[in-house]
Amino acid sequence: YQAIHNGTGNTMYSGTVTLGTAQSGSSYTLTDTARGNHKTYNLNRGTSGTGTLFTGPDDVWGNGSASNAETAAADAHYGAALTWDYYKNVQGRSGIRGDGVGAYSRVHYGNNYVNAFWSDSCFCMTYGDGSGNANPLTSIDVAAHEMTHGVTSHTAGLVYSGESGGLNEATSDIFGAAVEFHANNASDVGDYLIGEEIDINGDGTPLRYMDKPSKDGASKDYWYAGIGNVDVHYSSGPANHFFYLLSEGSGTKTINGVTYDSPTSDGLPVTGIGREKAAKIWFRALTTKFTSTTNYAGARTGTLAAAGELYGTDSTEYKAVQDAWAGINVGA
Ligand code: ASN
Ligand code: ZN
Ligand code: CA
Repeated sequence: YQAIHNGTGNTMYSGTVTLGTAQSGSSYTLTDTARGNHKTYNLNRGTSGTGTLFTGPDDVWGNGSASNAETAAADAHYGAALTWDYYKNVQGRSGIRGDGVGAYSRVHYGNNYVNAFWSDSCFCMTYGDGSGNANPLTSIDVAAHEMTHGVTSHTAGLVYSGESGGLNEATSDIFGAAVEFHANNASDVGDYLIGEEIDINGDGTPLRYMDKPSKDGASKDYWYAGIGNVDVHYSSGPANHFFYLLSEGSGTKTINGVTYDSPTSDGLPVTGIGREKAAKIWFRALTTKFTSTTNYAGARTGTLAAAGELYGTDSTEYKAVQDAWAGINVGA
């Protein structure tokens, strides 16, 4: 038995937060007993194995600086908790497999490693420390993105290549944004940008933009025949764009200080239904309609079926799903 504790995390990106920890003897560990015993481990620049479970004497983790080894751990542990809470409280799913069992996180993977990833084989998330080991890839949206790869793997199982691969990537960006908005953290406010906290380009720009994906210089804004031949992180663009249009509508809009300008392929306007309803539709489609080979046309059919079940086929929500797909060049 390990007693439940609430530790304090001094994170890199999310300010001072509460972390689920456990007491064992006179020390504490990053073990979230309220969330499937999700644990966070230190790889200490190694690239294999589990590493060592973060353990400390005072239940205070990190100091807000990347040079303190506990700081990235605090961010990763917090991101996992927010993602767990989002799926449980908003989508009614208990853990990645829906069985109440937590995964685990590994931080400080490799040296200057500029990526993060989910692995089905370890049922775990792994985070590099970024360029110069100065920008760990542990922001809320990245954590939720990686954890969502686990959810996708255990639900639709979208194959990670071709159009299904783009939809797999988009699903991770969609819930990355949804978790970040739902968290309502004052230091890392919700947006339709992915990776805006981790300075992956070295100039402060985000990794991806959902309102107009081509702003990253590589992602596609609209579906076209042959989009399945581009990298899944770029063929995700139209589905991310669909989610933005369905949530917020086309045109210009400022949310939490960020101004978006979302175009449509047909020039027709889309009226948004709000991100909560849009995310419910995508989650229902992911878990009850999509299969491993679902493509863009199938995603349209699946989300329309989900919207019909949730809101009715005569609803404004159903109509908005039709309009948002038309807006990214996926038609009937
Ligand atoms: N961070 C990347 C992703 O989640 C890792 C990868 O390319 N699989 O998509
Ligand atoms: Zn991904
Ligand atoms: Ca973000």
